[in-house]
Amino acid sequence: MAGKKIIIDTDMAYDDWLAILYLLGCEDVDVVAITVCGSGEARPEPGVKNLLKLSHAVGRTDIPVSTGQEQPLEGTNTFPKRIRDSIDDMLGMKLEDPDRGWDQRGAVTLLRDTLEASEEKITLFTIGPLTNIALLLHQHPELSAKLEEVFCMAGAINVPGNVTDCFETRKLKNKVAEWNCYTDPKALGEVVRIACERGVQVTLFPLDATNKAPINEQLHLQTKRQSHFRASEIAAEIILRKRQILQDGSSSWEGRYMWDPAAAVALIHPEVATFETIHVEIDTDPDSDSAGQTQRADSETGLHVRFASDLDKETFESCFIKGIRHPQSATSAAEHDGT
Ligand SMILES: [Ca+2]
Repeated sequence: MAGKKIIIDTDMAYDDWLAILYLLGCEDVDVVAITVCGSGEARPEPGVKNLLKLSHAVGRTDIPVSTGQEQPLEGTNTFPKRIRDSIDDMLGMKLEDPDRGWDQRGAVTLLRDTLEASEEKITLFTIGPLTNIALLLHQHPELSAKLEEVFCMAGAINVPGNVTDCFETRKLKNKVAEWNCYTDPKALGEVVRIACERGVQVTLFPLDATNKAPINEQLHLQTKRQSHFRASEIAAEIILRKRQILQDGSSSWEGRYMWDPAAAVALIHPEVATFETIHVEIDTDPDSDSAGQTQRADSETGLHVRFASDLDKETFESCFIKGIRHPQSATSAAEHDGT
């Protein structure tokens, strides 16, 4: 398969599933490995089992997958148990069990071996905490030379964080961090530092941009309308189930965003977002009240990164909807209706 080579590192939450469905269907993308970050929403083993089911459902059993450790590099900042249980259970979705297992080398070794074996540079696309990637770059900083870019759904630059959006975490003082950064702030800091030192471009796709991509009825209807494509059928079910399983029993998508799909679409179609280059400072202390904060810094103290400051909602949604019409997951009906 030709195209941009990428590795996805994911914490296998519902928006990760949507982002993965999208990327697995992109014609000009070659996903060479997917690793699960076990310190995020999904726990390591359920996360990788769900990944196997998801990739099997859209006919992509060719991609090696593995899973990493549950502990962040430092600290004990974790997602609430209720959220992790529900994500591990795939929001109650029943997908067929695949007839393959995950790569027993573990996430960090799979990342290392994939990069070492590649003749071309690879983009690391991360949509979870950075634990696996920090371990990789600590152990093998020389592999930075194999990286085209590190593109992370992470951060909140000019907007508030989202850690206190769950009712279990409402009383936390941290109003500034985004979840992926809060969960393993040390890992985020290390990845950005090592990548910058080695001249690898780091792109943060923060809440500044993803706040423009709320889940909405239109997305549900559009995915459902094209559910003769398996990827779209699954996406419609994910979006619907997310509305049904709510902490407060209400039925709405309020506060729910296409965080990782927005980052995935912008990785492939950068024109959907506005990017700026800044110096950023990261609070890497997991016990601080601003753990995981990513704030603009002066050039003396900060690390040089690109970040997405805005997103064009309509163009993003249109790219996403088009992207989850996987040719390989089409039913015979879809093949005949010209979509
Ligand atoms: Ca994620």
